[in-house]
Amino acid sequence: MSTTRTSPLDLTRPFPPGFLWGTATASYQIEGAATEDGRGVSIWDTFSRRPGAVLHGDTGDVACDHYHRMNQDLDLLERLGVGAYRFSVAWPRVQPSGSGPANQRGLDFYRRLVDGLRERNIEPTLTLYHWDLPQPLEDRGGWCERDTTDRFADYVDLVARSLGGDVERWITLNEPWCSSWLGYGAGYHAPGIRDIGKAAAANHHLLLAHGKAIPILRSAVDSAKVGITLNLGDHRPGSDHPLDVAAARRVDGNLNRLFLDPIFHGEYPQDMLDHYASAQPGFSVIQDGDLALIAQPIDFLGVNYYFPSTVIDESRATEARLAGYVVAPEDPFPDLKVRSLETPGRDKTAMDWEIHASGLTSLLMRIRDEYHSLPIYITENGAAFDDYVDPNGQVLDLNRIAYLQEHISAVHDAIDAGVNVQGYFVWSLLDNFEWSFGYSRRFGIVWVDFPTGDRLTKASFDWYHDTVQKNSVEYATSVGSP
Ligand code: IFM
Repeated sequence: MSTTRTSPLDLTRPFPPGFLWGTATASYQIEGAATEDGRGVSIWDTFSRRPGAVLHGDTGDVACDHYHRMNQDLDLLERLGVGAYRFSVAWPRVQPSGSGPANQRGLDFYRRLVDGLRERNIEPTLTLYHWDLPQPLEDRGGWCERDTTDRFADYVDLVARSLGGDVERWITLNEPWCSSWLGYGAGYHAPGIRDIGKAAAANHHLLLAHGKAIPILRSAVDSAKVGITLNLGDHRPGSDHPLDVAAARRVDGNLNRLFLDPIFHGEYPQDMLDHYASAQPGFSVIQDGDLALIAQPIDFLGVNYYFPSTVIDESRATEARLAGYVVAPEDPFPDLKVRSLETPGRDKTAMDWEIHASGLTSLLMRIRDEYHSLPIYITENGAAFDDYVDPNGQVLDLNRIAYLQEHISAVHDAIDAGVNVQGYFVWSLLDNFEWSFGYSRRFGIVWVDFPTGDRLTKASFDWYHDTVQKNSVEYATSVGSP
């Protein structure tokens, strides 16, 4: 494998041969057809109807209407030239009440999708759970209940037996941190509960569900490559003051180590178990044998990276403000007693997320050094910006191109440093339903006109097509940002 340049003036950075380029979406964010062909109700159908939960009262009822426009979207993927497409299966489409027999019409939809990808030589990368839990399971306690892990295992079996022959790469869960801590802790996501004890229990049950899915996938699919996708970040202290260092460690514990440690070391981090000791039921739901299931070998890790954070202890917020820093007024998790700090001069996306590509390189190197050398796929990376269709009918999203270029270059840095990164998926193929932000945040490399459902490729689509074709990226121009 050679990643070296061919001449001193050549600014391109070739990726290793066979590097997998892809793009990603998720069921609730794009499919629509919420009540068609026997689909059941998910927690997001319910949550999005709660007044004030989602900006402008948006729901995923229609979304990008991908359910009816699948062929058009498959053609876009073919035009893009990617080798892989990451999508998720909607549990309530396949098993409407979360238990019992499969809904064949739901499975047929994913069969058509997988066949359409195969016909176009695009590898399906299937995520089994991207947040759309069947509502009847939530009514029985959702991820706070151990029983949901067995329901998940049954559902995985249905999907694996139906699609297993044509799907090799399986992702059990997408970002279980969001499902547990945003869904049951901060209440920002469905089911909208604010209870730290429940969030911790959900954290464990989601990982247990991942563990239970592994042997099912391996027995149903001969050549299955099984992994999990985590949203991980590079969380740094705002200063070397011991209180800030400890604050960053707590954030790292909650966001990164509560997932990486059990999966790769077979144990939860002790500082986090101590931190949540009084939260009920919290991690008291752990039973003998659970961690062995969670720590079973997997074939790859999916990493979703968007932004870094700088944190200080909340007791130091006033001092930081007086010193001229912009300090967040509150944190979604008051128990962590932290505040995040803006890095002066750093650009942000429309999500208000700081742009810092080298945080991705550091994160990947840390995973290699502290956890494993398994293949890593960047299963999501991308940015929302305030795109618009200009008078010439084009979307010139140059800021997204710059973001992607910097981050892909950061992935290259990690490969140069010996990290085993084997693929990269842009989030997202299409503008879509961005959870509590509704349709107000556009992440796509394809513009979607939501009133009509029309698609229009953005400049970033062409730029990514070019990158995929060349299997290389140019050195980023703004790597010097603070
Ligand atoms: O849109 C989400 C996706 O569903 C999960 N990862 C982060 C993306 C951007 O917020």
